[in-house]
Amino acid sequence: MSVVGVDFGTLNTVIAVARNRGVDVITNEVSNRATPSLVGFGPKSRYLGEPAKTQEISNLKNTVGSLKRLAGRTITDQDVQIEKEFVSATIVEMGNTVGAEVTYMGEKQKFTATQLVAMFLSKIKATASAELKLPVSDIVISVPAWFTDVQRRALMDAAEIAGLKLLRLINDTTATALGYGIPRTDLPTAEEKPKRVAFVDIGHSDYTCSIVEFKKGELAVKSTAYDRHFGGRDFDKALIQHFAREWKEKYKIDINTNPKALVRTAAACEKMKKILSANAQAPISIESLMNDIDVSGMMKREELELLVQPLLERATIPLEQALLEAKMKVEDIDSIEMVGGCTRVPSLKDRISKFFGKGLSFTLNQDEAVARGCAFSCAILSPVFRVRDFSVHDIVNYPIEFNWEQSPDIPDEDTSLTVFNKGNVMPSTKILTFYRKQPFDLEAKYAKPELLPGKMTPWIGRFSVKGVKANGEDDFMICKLKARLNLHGVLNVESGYYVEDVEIEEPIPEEKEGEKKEGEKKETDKKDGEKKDGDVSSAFTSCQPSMPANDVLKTAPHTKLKNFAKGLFGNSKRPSSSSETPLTESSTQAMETDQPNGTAEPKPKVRKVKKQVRKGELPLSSGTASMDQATKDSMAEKENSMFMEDKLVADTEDKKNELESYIYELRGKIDDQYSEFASDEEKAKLKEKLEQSEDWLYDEGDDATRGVYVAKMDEIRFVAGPIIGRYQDKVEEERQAILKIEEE
Ligand code: ATP
Ligand code: K
Ligand code: MG
Repeated sequence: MSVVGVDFGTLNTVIAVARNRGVDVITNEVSNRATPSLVGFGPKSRYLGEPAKTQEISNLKNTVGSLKRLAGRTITDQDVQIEKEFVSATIVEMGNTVGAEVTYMGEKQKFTATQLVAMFLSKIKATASAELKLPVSDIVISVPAWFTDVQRRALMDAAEIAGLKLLRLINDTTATALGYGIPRTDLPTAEEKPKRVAFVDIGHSDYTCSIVEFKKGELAVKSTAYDRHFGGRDFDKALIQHFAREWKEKYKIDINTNPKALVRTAAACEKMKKILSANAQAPISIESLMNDIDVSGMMKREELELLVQPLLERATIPLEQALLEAKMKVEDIDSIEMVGGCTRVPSLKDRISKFFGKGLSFTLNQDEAVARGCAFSCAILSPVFRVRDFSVHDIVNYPIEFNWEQSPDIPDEDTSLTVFNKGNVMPSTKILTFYRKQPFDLEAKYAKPELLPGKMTPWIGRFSVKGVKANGEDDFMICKLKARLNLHGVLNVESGYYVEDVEIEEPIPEEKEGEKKEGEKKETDKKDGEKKDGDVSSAFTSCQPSMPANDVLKTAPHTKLKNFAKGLFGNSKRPSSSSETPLTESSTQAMETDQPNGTAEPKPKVRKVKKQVRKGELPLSSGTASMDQATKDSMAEKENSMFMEDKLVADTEDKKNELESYIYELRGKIDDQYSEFASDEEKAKLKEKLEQSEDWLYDEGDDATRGVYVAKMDEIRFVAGPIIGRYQDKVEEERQAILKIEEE
């Protein structure tokens, strides 16, 4: 079994795997450490990742990017309108979500964004599997912290369609923080002041800042703030529009009217932007961009900064907000860790550094930190590795409320309650208590729709509680519902049960216990024991007390490394980490109506208290934004058959190439190495066969099946075989002769 972490970026996707030595980023089929987050469609197969990028310019209409920013969205969303600028394929409405219309296998076809993400994830799965030489299933994928329930469920569905077992959707900066914290040996103890780190991730499309507190074996996200439309692509866009204007005047061409020219300019501008991060000025030149015109230009770094002035002015807003929400000042931050490709831009670094009044840290690999963090998270959750405790406490970014119809029997009952507040710990479970005599429904939604990204629906789910009836004569049934904001950041009502008040006697403790209990009851938030969630991980540090483990991994002598590695990730199984301990009555109540402790009367030594005893289950049915199982299954089947088709097309192409090279090879050798082993007649026959085959290959054989190429190859082998055989016999004879001489 393998342990894989994936940073699913807008532009690039990075895959990291946990092995016994630690976490490594793996390379794809063309040895790149990042794979373009693109899917393309062709007449015979799909192009996923690298091939989609290679084909992009000649296949714009059938190439889709911004995958993660489309998933879970609706066509009327203003964020989708923005995304359209960056996606060359046609975005279409598909039911209650968006998709792309492309020409695939010679036909116009539509795929939902969820399906497109699934296609890309299948490719990521195949890449990881090829590198690990193992089937890949368990995976942790990163998402922006601002993703809502609908977006998260779309990604979860996509992972399932791709045949992956998603152990966790983790927020980008939380993954980064985990990767930062696990190897560290210098974290404060529980009694000491925590280490406070600001993680700043500026990628291709968005900007996130999380403030995280670290203690030994634990991290707690204190706040996360973001700008959803701030990243490298906004710099590119400023450059593109600048040169579009310049070239309109200088060359009388309008690249905005020519998609191909626009995309080529975009690629050149991205390159220019990167050069400007390290140099005072940079050139741009593109041959035959439009109407056979070669274009060129220059730009100074200061000019670029002027072009992106409005963007730069927003550069510290997420930082201010993150501090505000964490209730901290700049002085409270011990270090500022920068990740994401766009944090290489000098003007951004300057502004961020100035804001904090101190230097920035680049401790982590900017391009790989998120993926590494995901792999650590996967190692923690997977039964493959045994890892030592490291708890991850993330936070709720959007408050969630429940609404229900008033019970006819309780006229003054509230009908809504905010159950998860912004800043609450996530994952988190809360028990809701209802007094009812009939089955009832409740609905969950985001309490502040204005906080949501774009035009996202605030609706999360509808839950029907069944099996509710009057208790005894005409008493209320005390219904308890377990609402959980889980590891993925999605909300479910996971179970329901009913309880009865039972009076029992209990000894009275020495102190004023009653008061204390009253205080406790007010707290509606139950922090999950992290062990339950499996947020338990290793510290690399136990084996090497003085250095971050990753450095140790690179430099330790081989033997030492092996021992050390054993300490990191033992290969032994451990009890399943994600299992849940059922909640007991010590869970706090989210509703005010529950008063189990208020009636105890003090007596010497013992007192009577009402305790709630679980009496039975309440069946639930839920409707959420997740795809229904039947649709998911049929999409998974379709994905699998497209994947097999791609594989067949690739295999066929391989066989064709093999045939072509075989022809060339034989043609070269027949008058050379093989010359003395063939009669003139044999030579003539083989040459004729080769010529025939080549003609065939460039004519009707251009588009044959795999089997036909294999058969053609066999036909040539039939003619060439005896000649090659004689040649090989001779080679073997000579080898034996040499061996004999050596023995003597
Ligand atoms: P997101 O996090 O927004 O979903 P992503 O994770 O795919 O996107 P990254 O890989 O972190 O994004 O960053 C890619 C961006 O960083 C691109 O816009 C790229 O041009 C930019 N970038 C990379 N190197 C440099 C550099 N040296 N100077 C300026 N920008 C750079
Ligand atoms: K990335
Ligand atoms: Mg990113």
